[in-house]
Amino acid sequence: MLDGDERFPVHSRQTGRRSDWSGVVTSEYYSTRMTTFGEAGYRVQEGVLDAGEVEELRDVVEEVATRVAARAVRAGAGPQRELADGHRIQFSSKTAIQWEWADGSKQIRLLEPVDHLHPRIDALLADPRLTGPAAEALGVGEVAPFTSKLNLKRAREGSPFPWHQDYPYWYVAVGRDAADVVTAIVFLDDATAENGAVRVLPGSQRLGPARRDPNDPTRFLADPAALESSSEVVVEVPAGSVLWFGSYLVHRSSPNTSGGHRRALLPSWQPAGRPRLHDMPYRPELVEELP
Ligand SMILES: O=C(O)CCC(=O)C(=O)O
Repeated sequence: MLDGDERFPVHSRQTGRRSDWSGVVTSEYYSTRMTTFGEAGYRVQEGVLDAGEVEELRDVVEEVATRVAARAVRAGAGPQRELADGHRIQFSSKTAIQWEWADGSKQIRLLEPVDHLHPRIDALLADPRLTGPAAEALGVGEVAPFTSKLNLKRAREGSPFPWHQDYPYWYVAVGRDAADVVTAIVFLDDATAENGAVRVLPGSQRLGPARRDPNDPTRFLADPAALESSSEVVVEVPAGSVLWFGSYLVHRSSPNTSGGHRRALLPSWQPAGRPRLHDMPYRPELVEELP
């Protein structure tokens, strides 16, 4: 029996036919969330988690990665696919596993969702130190989980995340509600330019959906030629720090060329009462409704 579940939406899934943007979403709509986290569009706080919590979460994510990788190679494991950009994805352990880009690599690059795989990760989705800023940014009294990711940027092998907004990836499942999602990146290792720190474009959220890259086979990435990338801020922070941002903020991260891992957990929230991402149908062709 297969244990994969192809309903899980993930970054970089293969998309359908390309068509021109029809302008179905109005600028009035986009304006509602452009001020999430103020002018800059993000918030950084050091020392949210103490050293003991970071140590515990590092052990947890390593245990989860070992368990998921072992299940993925057993007889009857979920199916593996090649994405439009040639990268590998596999559905197993009720998560979408993105394998590292290098041919034949057995390293996990990303898992989504991940909260069902360990109670300590699940607890982050209800941790008031993380949910408080998310609720405040969304202007709601109560938030609910949207999705969760584990990004494992392994030493020397961790591949880059090119310029993108989260909005298109959420839009193809939840439509315009994608504007109301806030993500926290919880850093489990010091983040440096060398090990693949996250890089943000302050203020980019105010422009709404960014033009997508016509040369990107996945159809979801932002067009670097249309970005003011000279204003990029490299978020170099110690382990235990958190970066919060909304789904319109343009961001990326570089490869890990260092000798140490750069691991992070990424819980996401939305206003309470809405369905979780993986309970919604995933319709990648809808990305063509966006610029
Ligand atoms: O973890 C990172 O380096 C960036 C991840 C990212 O941009 C994402 O998952 O959307």
